[in-house]
Amino acid sequence: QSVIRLEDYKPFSHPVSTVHLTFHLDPEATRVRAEIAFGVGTGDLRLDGVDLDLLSATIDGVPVTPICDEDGLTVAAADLPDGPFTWVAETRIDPARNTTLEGLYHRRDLFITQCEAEGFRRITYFPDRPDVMAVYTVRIEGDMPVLLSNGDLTGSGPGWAEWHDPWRKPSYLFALVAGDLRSVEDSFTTMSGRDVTLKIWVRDGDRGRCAYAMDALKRAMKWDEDTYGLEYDLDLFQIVAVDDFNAGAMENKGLNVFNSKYVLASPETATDADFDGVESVIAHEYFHNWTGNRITCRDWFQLSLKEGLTVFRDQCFSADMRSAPVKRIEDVLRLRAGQFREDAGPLAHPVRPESYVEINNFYTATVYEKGAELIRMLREIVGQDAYDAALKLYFERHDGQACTIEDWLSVFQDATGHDLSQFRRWYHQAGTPRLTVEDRFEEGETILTFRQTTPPTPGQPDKQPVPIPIRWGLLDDKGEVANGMFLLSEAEQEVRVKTAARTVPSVLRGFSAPVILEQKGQPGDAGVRLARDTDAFNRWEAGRTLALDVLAGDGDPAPWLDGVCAVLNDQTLDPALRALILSLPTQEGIAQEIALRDETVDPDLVHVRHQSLEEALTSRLGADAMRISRAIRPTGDYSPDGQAPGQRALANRLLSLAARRETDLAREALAQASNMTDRLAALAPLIRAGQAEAELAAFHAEWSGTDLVIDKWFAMQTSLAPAHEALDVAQRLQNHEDFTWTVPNRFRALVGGLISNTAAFHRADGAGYVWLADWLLKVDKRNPMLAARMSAAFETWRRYDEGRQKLILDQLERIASADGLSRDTGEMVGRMRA
Ligand code: HT7
Ligand code: ZN
Repeated sequence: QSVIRLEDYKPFSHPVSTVHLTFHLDPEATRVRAEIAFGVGTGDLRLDGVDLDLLSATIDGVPVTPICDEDGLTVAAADLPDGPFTWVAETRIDPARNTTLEGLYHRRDLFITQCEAEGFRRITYFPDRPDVMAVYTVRIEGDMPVLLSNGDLTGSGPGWAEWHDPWRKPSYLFALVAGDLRSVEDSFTTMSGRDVTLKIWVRDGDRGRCAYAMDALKRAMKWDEDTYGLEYDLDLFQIVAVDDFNAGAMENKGLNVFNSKYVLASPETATDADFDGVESVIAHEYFHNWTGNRITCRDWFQLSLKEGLTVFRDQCFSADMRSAPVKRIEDVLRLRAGQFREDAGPLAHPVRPESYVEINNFYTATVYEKGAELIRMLREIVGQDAYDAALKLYFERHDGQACTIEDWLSVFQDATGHDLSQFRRWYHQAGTPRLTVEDRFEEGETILTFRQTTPPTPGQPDKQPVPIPIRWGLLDDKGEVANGMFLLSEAEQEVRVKTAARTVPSVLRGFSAPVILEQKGQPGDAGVRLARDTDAFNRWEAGRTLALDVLAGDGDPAPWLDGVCAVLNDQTLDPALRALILSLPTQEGIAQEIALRDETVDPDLVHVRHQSLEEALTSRLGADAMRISRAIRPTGDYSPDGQAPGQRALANRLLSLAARRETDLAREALAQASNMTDRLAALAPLIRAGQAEAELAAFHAEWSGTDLVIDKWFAMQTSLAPAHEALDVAQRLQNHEDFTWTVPNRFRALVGGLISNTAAFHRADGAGYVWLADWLLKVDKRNPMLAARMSAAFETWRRYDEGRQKLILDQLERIASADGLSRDTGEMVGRMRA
């Protein structure tokens, strides 16, 4: 497998100014004419191209015969004119047989493109790299009512349309969608008074489920103007929802393509979490217009330049739209579940990787979520005003360019005067730093001693200290006596604060840095923080610490039970926060904690402990659970905004506890449920108890044909079925007539659901591992990106006992030695086995 290295970066040999594309669409034989204006360059002309049939090629009108290979073609320098020249090539492609969902593909009568990261080379020969930017003009010919591409529509007639995008862009932002689609339209007046037409394109019948996405888009456009002074730069912004998509969405210039999961939402079909997902993904893709499109990446090693920053921006947007502390807790849950897990295993890599085999394997939690944490830390370190000044300078200095993370840090340094040389380590060094804090009280001072270390990760045995912004507070029995921000830059440093007596430290408030905190305090400190910390994040964190003492060790459950019950009855607290505090860490979270303590993870024991603590809480609450659940459940029309989702979350958490004892309570709740959030919450205890047969059948009958809801039907069964039955359930469901493994959403629902059912996937006999490996081998032949991403389920193999380790390694070896394994899955499996 050939390795691409950051250190080998060289600018492209020939500049490109304009690209004219003409598509004659046909499912099996689309012809693409590409006319590319190259400027003066040096050396051979090397163009990327994969699975293309080259019909003709000319340079300045003269036929040429390039040397073609599997990855592209070369025209020798000797055959190139000295000055600028025009390359014209005609290629034929087969969108119907393109099952990779990259490039141009044809599914269910729709032509769809996905060009990030390297899909454009499956459409025509081109220098398919983000630092080659050009102005595109596109003509589409095809017998379909809707023919879309980037930018503005410059002409159309029956069977054809022409588009022009005035903004220079890299090939990965090119898009084309064609088929029988319907639109929902609206408009937005920008801060300078320009009217932008907004269109969301969906299949006939789905227009009634676009209102929330449209509203989120307008809120995101306004927020970017108000918060960053960034205005949209075309007269048209379009979104297309498609059912066959490998990722969440794609920020193509002026023509975003979305997985329909992140567009279509109605109270009957989508949960509160789905509505949140729509809001944040719509915002994320829109925000890319500036952070990604106007300023893009020089090469794919710089991916976090656009993704980390854009995730940070969408997190701030969602925090402004709803409860900021609750949003922060949700973001940290996601970071720990995905990124801390990645950092702790064989797939650990820096936010800016130094090499890759297949770039699709680096669209990771580290690049996205840890990347966002780095931006958040920068803001913490320099302060909001300096952050604003740095972003202003970033857009002024680099608009229209393809940049690096060095460029980004230089801007920050120049705008704020902060020396960020040590901060660079956060981008280069993989692994999650461990932060310990010890406190002592001496002669009228509370002294906090902070220490940091980062464990070795693959290829990086020695780690240097990183700058860690630590927000802290000190609590006494009346409340908070002091607070501040400390930047830990060495391996060990102290903070001294004058206090009258010992206080309880509350550190890393708001999770001010992506580190693992070990707090060496006194028994009872976590209980104090849970009861009265002024920082909502650390109240929740204290509850989690107490729960993990029971779940990952053999701590006493009483402090957790006492603390969370007091929180539950605190009417002054946001119900959403109460719901989070009342929730246990997931079994994955418990396993991570056990591994952190250098102990072997027993998934069955984790499951048992999890169940017993749930049971203990159920006993403690008794009749209060249903009493409070009924009292707090919102009545009236469903709204995904305001207090209602938090009230539903708390009501449903309490229902899940109460229904452990009396499943009839769940049946009653199901009968009364008038939205998908409440329906799923009521179904879950029945599925867990193995008593949902009739209810699942009724659900299926009601929603048959509504793909996103049927995805839920599959996912809830494999993820919630009792551990000893879940694999049988999955094997039965994979023969269901609605199970189409070739559709990524459906595959992820069933297979991803089973993987998330930890005790089921990690069955001691290894049947879960064999089952997943069988699936990966099958999917890999069709859709390598999907198989490679799913293979990360095996990344935690070192956590388990020798028996399970061997069973997983056997499957990794079986996959590695399969004939014709893709580069994507080959790289993942190779890294996991190393
Ligand atoms: N920038 C987009 C990444 C993406 C993607 C990457 C690989 C394969 C398919 C893909 N679809 C979208 C999405 C984003 O981060 O906004
Ligand atoms: Zn993104």
